[in-house]
Amino acid sequence: METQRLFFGIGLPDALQQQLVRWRADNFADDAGRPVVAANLHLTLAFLGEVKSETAQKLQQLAARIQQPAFDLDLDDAGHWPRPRVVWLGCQRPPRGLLQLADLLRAQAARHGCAQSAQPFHPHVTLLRDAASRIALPPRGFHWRFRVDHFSLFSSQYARGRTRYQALASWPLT
Ligand code: 2AM
Repeated sequence: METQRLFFGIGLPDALQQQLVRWRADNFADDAGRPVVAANLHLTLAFLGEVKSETAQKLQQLAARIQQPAFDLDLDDAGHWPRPRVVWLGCQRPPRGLLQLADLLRAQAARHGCAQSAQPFHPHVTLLRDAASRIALPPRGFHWRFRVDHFSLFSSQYARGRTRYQALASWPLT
């Protein structure tokens, strides 16, 4: 049976990806962790895992029916999770629209057999993987805002030592 590794998420605008990569280079030591490449910087809404094509189709049909307004996302928080060993950017106050969208996608995924983590949803953009155990985070005061007017279904492919995310379909938030 053919499966694909999939997740619903929000891609970051290209210009923001570039800004974040520059800021990361200026604010973290070279040995802090393995940087996520600019094009892969994103925010996951619902991780689906390995999914059969029928399930993916069904979840896409449900995603297409979602009607929600666009919202602004403020990236103004950072953190370090020692267990998954990631350093991330997030929001001090996640917008309601973001939480509603993630809740809905996660519930639909769970109903179609895509087990969802028992941990509460913590919206984040992973900046570094395999992070060192002790990391000095940049002081608060950084802030990027962008308009989220669509969300996407991404595939995650790993080949020749590289992970690549590809948007397979997108839906507007209006
Ligand atoms: P991460 O960035 O915190 O690692 C593609 O792998 C995306 O799905 C990443 O954003 C990753 O989150 C997320 N992801 C991977 N495995 C996951 C899991 N088991 N539960 C929740 N999210 C996961």
